[in-house]
Amino acid sequence: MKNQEVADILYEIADYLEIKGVQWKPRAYRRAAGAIETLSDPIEEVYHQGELQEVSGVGESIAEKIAEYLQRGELEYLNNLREEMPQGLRSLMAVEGIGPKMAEKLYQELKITTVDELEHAAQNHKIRELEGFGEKTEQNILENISMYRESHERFVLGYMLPDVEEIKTQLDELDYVSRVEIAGSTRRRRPTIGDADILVISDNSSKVMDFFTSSEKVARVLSKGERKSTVVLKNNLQVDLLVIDEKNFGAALLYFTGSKDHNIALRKRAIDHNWKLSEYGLEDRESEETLASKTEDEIYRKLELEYIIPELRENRGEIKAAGEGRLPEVLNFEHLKSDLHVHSDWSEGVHSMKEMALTAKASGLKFLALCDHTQGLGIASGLDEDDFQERQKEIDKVNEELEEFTILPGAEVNIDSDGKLDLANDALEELDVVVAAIHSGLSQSQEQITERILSAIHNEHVDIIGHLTGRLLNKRQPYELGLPAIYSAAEDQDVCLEINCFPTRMDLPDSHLIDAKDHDLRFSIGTDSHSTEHLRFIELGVTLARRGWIEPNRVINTLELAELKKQLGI
Ligand code: DGT
Ligand code: CA
Ligand code: CA
Repeated sequence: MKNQEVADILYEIADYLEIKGVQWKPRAYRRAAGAIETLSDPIEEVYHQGELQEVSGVGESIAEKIAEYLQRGELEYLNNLREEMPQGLRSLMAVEGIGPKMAEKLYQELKITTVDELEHAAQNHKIRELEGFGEKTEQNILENISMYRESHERFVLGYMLPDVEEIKTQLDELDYVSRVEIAGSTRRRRPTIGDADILVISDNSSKVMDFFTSSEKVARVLSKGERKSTVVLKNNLQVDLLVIDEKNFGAALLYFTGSKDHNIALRKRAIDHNWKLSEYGLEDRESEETLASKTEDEIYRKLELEYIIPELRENRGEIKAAGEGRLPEVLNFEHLKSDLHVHSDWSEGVHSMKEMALTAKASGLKFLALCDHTQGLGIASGLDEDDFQERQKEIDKVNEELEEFTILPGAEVNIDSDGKLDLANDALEELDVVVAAIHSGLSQSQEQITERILSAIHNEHVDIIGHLTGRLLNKRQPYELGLPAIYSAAEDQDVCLEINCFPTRMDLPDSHLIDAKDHDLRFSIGTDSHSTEHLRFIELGVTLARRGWIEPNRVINTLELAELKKQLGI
């Protein structure tokens, strides 16, 4: 699948056009790139079927460029842009807060073209001397550079999963492979992954290695051995593949799933029994007899533990809980009836509400909360009060047409810098699901941002606080917030906190979910989908809830319509 590769070249074009000051086009390229990045079908297939222009955001001109790239492996238009631009300017823009204008200025005035040069200039206080830049900007640049450095070693899980799962499927189909499991942080569904780890059982290890290292997804082979190989995929993700003996597959799977801290704690528990736990099995230290090795379940059982799902294996109390039979009840996708945060083409989304509904229905859900953006955000195409009334007519009509599926009218309203919502109360009153979230005024103090959220919680029409911490993986840290006050207020007002599972958000983070667990809070899972392709991210919401120890009875998506309405005060 070349989706990420194609998306990357479109993003690159967008950046160059933006530096050149071209209007509109950068946005069109980014929109197309975003759609391709999250497409579940391989873009090559879409191209061969002559359906490139069916992909949302892909018009004639972009389709031609994709076709040229897929045919020739390069694109003349992009090559020309690359020649025009100083190398490196683009990597500057990967630092949060550095937009094209700033990049251009840094280049013109200080001849800065790399992140290293930028850091050097900031440390030597050269940035604050530029017109329009100050001491604060300089400080921010330094902070954002360290964020950039950290993040460029990790990948967003939701964007990597399709490739890793496709490799698994291809291996599964080989007749000399009897079992394939994804291990590591990918199996634990950590929102970002350093690399992917795959384990297989095979009676022909060298053939497996030949197959794996010559996959069309592979850009470079870092090492190729009899039992282990490491490659870098075209999307830059590194993947380790290990061949394991069937008799100790469970022990190896346990070991390579990690986390490292979970493994260490398990090993301690083994030592207390005078046993030894390794990637080969659990054995008695004296007799060297193997006590368990074939399945993970056996090993946990022998250690007098309940089976611990991968999402919980972070050494955050799960071993103690498993020993006492107190592990949280596991949330499954089958528990969910709804996705409670999606957009349609009424605002920023690319598909109609009916298309969104039909895709959600096909996945097994029964209702969707249509939370289009309001106007106050300043983003194009937000809805005002009249628009919401117009939209309601379409909702009524589509609900008539759909069988056994319901679209709930909702909105994602902005909490402005003073804590006010950007839609009048009488309009909010008409909506079933009101998600309130912060999208602007992010540089305020912790107290100010906390106050804004508290005032939204106290608005009687607000049902859910969306993406509370505002983090953007690899881009923006969570804001500092007065969390205890927010949790208490949400509990008192019966306002839910969102588990936003758009891949780059994954907000609330799992550590926050764990902290919130002792409050009597309800959570709402929302994909924040802007296209039908995004709806599959609901699985990430399930795994995020699991990582946060959230049980099904705390998640309002498990409710049937009548109970959900009660929860929402309808
Ligand atoms: P990542 O790749 O940074 O997102 O995180 P992981 O957890 O996938 O880590 P990785 O790929 O380095 O190793 C895979 C698993 O192998 C890890 O979760 C636990 C196990 N492992 C690796 N190195 C060690 C080690 O030094 N000690 C122990 N106990 N386990 C290790
Ligand atoms: Ca890994
Ligand atoms: Ca690894």
